[in-house]
Amino acid sequence: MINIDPSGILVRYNVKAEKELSPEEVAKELYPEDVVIRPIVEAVFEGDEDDVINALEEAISAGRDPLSLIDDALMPGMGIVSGLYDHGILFLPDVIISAHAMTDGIEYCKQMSSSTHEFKGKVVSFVVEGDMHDIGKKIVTVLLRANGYEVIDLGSDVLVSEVISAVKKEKPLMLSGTALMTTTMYSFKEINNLLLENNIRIPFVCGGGAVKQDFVFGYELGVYCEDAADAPKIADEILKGAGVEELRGKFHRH
Ligand code: B12
Repeated sequence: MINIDPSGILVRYNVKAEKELSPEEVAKELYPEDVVIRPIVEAVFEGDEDDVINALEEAISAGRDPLSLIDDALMPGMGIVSGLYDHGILFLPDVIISAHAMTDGIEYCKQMSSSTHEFKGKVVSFVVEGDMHDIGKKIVTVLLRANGYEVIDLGSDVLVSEVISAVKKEKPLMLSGTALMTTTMYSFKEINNLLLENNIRIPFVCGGGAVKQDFVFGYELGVYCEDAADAPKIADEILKGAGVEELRGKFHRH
């Protein structure tokens, strides 16, 4: 995903201190100039599914390749949203709304193309056995998808055995687990041990309200993460070759 950094604009207009610019005005400064791409980026930022599809339709009629629009227009739109979220200018609901609009856009582009889009990699996500709190997992899933990853979302209250079967079948580059209750998070350890027994050594990134760093560091494959926005960053690091220890070093909160 294109990494859009709005820092320069935020500093120039001193947005946080003075509130001189609204998020929409900051975003406007980041929109591309290409008249075909710009309406798509804007529609993703606004989170308007219909506008996204209409703008994509126009771009395709103007001769643009449907699949390249995923990287050239949908991702930059989401990149602006993620950038402003990272800087505390936008909030989670904004991210979710834009991610849904972008996901619809991706589906449309896929339908309009005969070739297949290459995902950056595959992730399996789930909420632990006995736990139905799935809001955080949904955010992690949309952010990973928004950043070009294929996510096999197993849902909530997922049996340990189902997680292991899915990992064996899908061979993901990382496993994303969520637990919101102190009573349910022990499944993480069980999953870790079964992965090792099966000689599977992928990073097992764990988060959710109840989960603490010390707990996750107690099992070999565990990488703790507090913030859903870090999930795609972790996946990107794994693609670059980072293992559990390196990820712990990089994403560990001091
Ligand atoms: C909403 C909610 C519910 C909803 C859940 C709806 C749903 N579909 O999710 C309902 C009403 C159904 C519910 C039910 C229950 N709940 Co409840 N619930 C909450 C509440 C208020 C908010 C949780 C939430 O969604 N937070 C927002 C999300 C976004 O946060 P999050 O999941 O932690 O995710 C963030 C990060 O952790 C991170 N993240 C998450 N996963 C991952 C993974 C990776 C890889 C990464 C990188 C990041 C990451 O990303 C997110 C954003 O950055 C909390 C209280 C609270 N303030 O936290 C209680 C709470 C979690 N619930 C609690 C309890 C006890 C229950 C019930 C048992 C109540 C009952 N007696 O029936 C049931 C349990 C049912 C079950 N079996 O699961 C307790 C748990 C206590 C504990 N520590 O064990 C809490 C803490 C309330 C309390 N203070 O007592 N609950």
